[in-house]
Amino acid sequence: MAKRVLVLNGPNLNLLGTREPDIYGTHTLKDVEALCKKAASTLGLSIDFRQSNHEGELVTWIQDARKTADAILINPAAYSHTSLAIQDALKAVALPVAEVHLSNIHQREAVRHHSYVSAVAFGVICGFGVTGYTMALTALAEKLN
Ligand code: CA2
Repeated sequence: MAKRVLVLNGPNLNLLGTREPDIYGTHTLKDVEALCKKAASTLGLSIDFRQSNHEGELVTWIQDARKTADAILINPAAYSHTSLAIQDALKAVALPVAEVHLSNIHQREAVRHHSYVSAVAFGVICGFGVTGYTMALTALAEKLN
């Protein structure tokens, strides 16, 4: 059976492709979903692609993943830099986690240099735009097989 990856996107990523193209590129979140689905089918993965602007909703989805997923790919967006709740939830589910950022967070404001999620992720990819998502799926497929 195909391994299941829950792909989570945090706050404001629904605006992708509408503003700040110099930082986040011109792809929309729908484009990212299509790209992930294409990569997943090549890699023999099934994906559940979601976005939320609410921390608690993301925490609930992470908790539910214990029963419904084999791994998590997450772009926690601004919650990367603030959310112990998301870190705790990811720790609790004990699934392999890949963290992705479209931009190179280390090249940006100091507040973006630290991510609470990185401590519980097996790998972090940043600065490669939407390609980071397919890179992370490739790494997860290798880890799960
Ligand atoms: O580079 C990334 O992927 C980030 O996770 C994106 C977050 C930011 O807070 C992180 O520091 C790095 C912001 C997502 C907001 O995306 C927008 C896209 C287009 C227009 C406005 C916001």
